[in-house]
Amino acid sequence: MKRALITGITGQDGLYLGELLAEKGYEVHGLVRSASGERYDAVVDAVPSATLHVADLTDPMSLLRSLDTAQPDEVYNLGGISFVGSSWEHASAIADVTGKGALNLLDAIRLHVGDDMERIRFYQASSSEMFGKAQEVPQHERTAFWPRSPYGVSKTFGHFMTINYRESYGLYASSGILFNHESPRRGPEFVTRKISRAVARISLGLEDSLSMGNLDARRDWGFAGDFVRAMWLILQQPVADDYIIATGQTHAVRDFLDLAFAAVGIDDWGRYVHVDPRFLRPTEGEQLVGDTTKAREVLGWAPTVSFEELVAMMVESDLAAEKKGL
Ligand code: NAP
Ligand code: G4F
Repeated sequence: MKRALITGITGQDGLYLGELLAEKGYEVHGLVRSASGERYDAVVDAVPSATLHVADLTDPMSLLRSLDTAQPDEVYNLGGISFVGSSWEHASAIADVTGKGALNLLDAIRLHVGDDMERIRFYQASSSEMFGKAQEVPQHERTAFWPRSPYGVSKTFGHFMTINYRESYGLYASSGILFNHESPRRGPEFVTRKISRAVARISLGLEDSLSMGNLDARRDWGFAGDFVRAMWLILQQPVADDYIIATGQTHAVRDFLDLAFAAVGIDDWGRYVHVDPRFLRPTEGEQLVGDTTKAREVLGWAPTVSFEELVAMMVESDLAAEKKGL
């Protein structure tokens, strides 16, 4: 039985990946920052067989202790502060957790495996935010990075550390450069879930307005369940490498609004939605869209959920949750 250790198991991707690996027969271990609370309970519900270890990416000893206890064959580093929008307000904290946290984990792995570098396969959750001011459209694995947010800069550090540990020490260290992926488990601060939740509440008469940022921003949005399958495939390859994971299509925030409101029978959403400068960002990623040729050819990976299906899935889920609460 293979053993996997997931940092960030309480997050959107951690939950889907934990479920996937448990289904595949893995012994799943996860890092949690606290051994109680709603997010802890969500892991227990989704992956009841998982063993959870209290640790923090900013605390190297807690990482080493977890590795020594779990003895994983595969480590998936999904932990980190992941919200771009607030990363300007806590740039230093995001550098510590999302950037240096990856290095702490790589170092803990080195200490844990000693001379036997082949004992562990490492996956780093890299991000399309590293492309920021995109130097090419679409972006592929060799496109130069130009991160436009403290989050993007921190992810770029973690990404290059992953490559550096692969090249310097022969560690099997791979990365997935993932474009936006969403689901009913998405945090409520991210634009897709913010919209699906508000649309559900507006349709039930629980709210009457939605404050938004840049409605013309475009993203390459896919379904998180598809994207965690790619993470697993990446670590099953004979040689460590980096892969773009995306849908290859972009939509504007207003397209998401169109479909989400239409799903509850509202066509003229303009009377509910207001642009609030608080949600505008100092700089934005531009023309972010992934070229997935390598993932398709090498991993045999392709997304299965369309943009339309994703929006419908999220609105339906939020409607059901809001109705339950009534
Ligand atoms: P998420 O839902 O925000 O989950 C983040 C996870 O990181 C949570 O489990 C959180 O735990 C954990 N975490 C936060 N601070 C930590 C710390 N100091 N030490 C250890 N763990 C910590 O993010 P996600 O959407 O699942 O994304 C997973 C990873 O992929 C993240 O690294 C994200 O930056 C990256 N990524 C995401 C996307 C996307 O579109 N979703 C795209 C590209 C890359 P708590 O529950 O304790 O807060
Ligand atoms: O949903 P978002 O906050 O996601 P963002 O910034 O693209 O980051 C997500 O995807 C990255 C992958 O590239 C991950 F690495 C990262 O961890 C995270 O998962 O915003 C999407 C777009 C942005 O252009 C933003 O300006 O939506 C725009 N937007 C417009 N109004 C808004 C809003 N975003 C949020 N969160 N809230 C708004 O009201």
